[in-house]
Amino acid sequence: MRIDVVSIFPEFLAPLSLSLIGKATETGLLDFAVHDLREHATDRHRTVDDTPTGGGAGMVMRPDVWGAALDSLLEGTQEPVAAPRVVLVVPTPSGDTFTQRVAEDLAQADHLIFACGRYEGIDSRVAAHYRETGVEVREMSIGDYVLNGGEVASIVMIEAIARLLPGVIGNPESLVEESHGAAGLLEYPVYTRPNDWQGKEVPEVLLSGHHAKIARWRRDQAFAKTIARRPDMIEAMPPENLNKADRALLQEAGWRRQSDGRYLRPTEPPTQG
Ligand code: 6GU
Repeated sequence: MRIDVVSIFPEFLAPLSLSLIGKATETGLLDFAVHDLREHATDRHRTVDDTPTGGGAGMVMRPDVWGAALDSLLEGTQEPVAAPRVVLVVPTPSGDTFTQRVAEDLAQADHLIFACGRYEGIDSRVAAHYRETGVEVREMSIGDYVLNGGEVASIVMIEAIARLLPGVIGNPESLVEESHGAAGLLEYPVYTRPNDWQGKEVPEVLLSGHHAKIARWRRDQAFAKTIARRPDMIEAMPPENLNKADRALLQEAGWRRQSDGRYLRPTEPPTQG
C-alpha cells in the first residue's frame, strides 16, 4: 500500500516513522511519504490560506494550492487499465465517523492520500472537484471533539489502517479477539504474572489450564463489560451473535427483546427534581 500525507506541518507526522509503521515502510510493506503543502504555493510568502468568502472568523485553505498538491500525487494513478483503488481521505470534524469497519475497508485500498487541513478547513470545492473527477473521497472525523488540524487525526487513522495490512502485525491472532473486532464486543480483561499483586489475585479459571472454560469466561467478561460501558454496541448486535447465556443475562438486567431479536437497554427512571 502507498500512503501520502499532505500538511503544512510535515514534522507533525514524524511519529508514524517510529514503531510498526516505520518498520513496515523499511520492509517495503508500506510506501509512506509526507509532503509539505507549501511546496505548491505560488507566491513568495508561500501563502496557503485566505479569508472566508462571505465573512466570518479564521482563514480557509486555498483550493488552487490544494489542487496543485493533490494533482501531483494523483498523477498517473487514473489509468483505465488495472485501476488501483485510490482514496482521498480528508480529516474534518464534520466528516463521517472513522470506525474499525472504515479502517478495515481502507486497508483494502492501494493508495491513500490524507489531506490535512488547518484553520477553518479546506475550500469545499476541493472535495467536490475530486469526487467529480472519479476519485473516492472520504471526509472523516475521529470523534466528537475539535482538533486544530487534520494531522493528529491522520496519525490515528493511519495507525488503525496500517496495523491491519498483512505482515505489519507479527502475530495476526492478536487482531482476532480485540475490542471492536468481529465479535462486536469490547475486549476481555487480561492478566500476567505475578499471580498475586497488591493483594489482588488473577482469576482462578485462568490458571486452570481448561481452555474451553477460559474461553467461556473471557466471552462472559467481554459481554458484561460491553453491557456496562457500551450498551449501544449490544443494541447493534446481530441476534445470532447472542448465545443463550447472553440472552438470559440481558433479560435479567431488564433489557427488552425486540421482534427482530435485538435487545433494547432498560429506559432510565426519570430523575428527581
Ligand atoms: Cl478529522 N479534524 C479536526 N480538525 N478535528 C477533529 C477531527 C478531525 N476529528 C475529530 N475532531
